[in-house]
Amino acid sequence: MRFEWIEKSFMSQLEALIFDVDGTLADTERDGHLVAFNMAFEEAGLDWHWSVELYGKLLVVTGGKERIGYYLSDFYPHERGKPFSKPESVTVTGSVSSDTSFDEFVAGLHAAKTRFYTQLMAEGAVPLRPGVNRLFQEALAAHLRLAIATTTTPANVTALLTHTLGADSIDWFEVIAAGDVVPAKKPAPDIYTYALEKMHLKAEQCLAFEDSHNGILSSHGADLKTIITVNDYTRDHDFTGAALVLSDFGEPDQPMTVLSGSCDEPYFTLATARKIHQT
Ligand code: XBP
Ligand code: MG
Repeated sequence: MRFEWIEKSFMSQLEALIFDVDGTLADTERDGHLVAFNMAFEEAGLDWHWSVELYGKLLVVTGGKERIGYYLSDFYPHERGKPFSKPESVTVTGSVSSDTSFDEFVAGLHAAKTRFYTQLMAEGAVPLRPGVNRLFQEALAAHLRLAIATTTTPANVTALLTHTLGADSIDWFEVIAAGDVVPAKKPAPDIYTYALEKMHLKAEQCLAFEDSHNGILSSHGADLKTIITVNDYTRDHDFTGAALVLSDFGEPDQPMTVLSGSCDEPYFTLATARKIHQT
């Protein structure tokens, strides 16, 4: 009986915060990924150009390679009147030659996109969103464990963290679960389940931070209580079941807006996180 009680109270402690990256830590979709996709298309000699609006539709599918496939299957034929077939003249610098298969072609295009994306991060193209670093610092000071669960390529996470917080920041995260490490990307729960397994933690010991419908489907699929910060692409998404939906984490001089759920504080702190975890 006593053992059960001890186990229960231990289980209810908040041990870790698990963060999505794209759209949650920074507005990387519009200002990073989209720009890099278009640069890769141009370098490959393709006459594709994704607008900010079209990219919003393409975000329904997570993962860059998968997103290119979705564009070609669901958008390209309508734009052009016939399906895409890779022209012989198209090559992607340093990665594929003209006789490669379609999958290799997409992989090469995507590798070029990652190269452009990491360059953009190195140029400081995308800052962190309000309150992100403040929350990291609070969590680190309190010896809370941090992890990342994202669909994007690991090199992109490293580039964003390094160029916004410094190279040492990579070590703040016990697990960086990213990209193809799991076969099924968000909205599947696999990337969160993977992070939990690596940390030897149960869902009830953690909180997840997301920005999108696919993201919350994934975190909820892994039974994680989830806090949302929206952005221009995700403001109207369905966040049913979210513990809290916020404009952003806010700062002392830049209060957040609470869009759904209950929170009296002007900006999101670790104390807020602990309260939410207990409710
Ligand atoms: C992020 C994504 C990623 C990026 C592209 O979703 O969908 O695919 O847009 O990254 P989430 P790659 O924020 O839910 O993790 O091109 O490296 O795949
Ligand atoms: Mg996201």
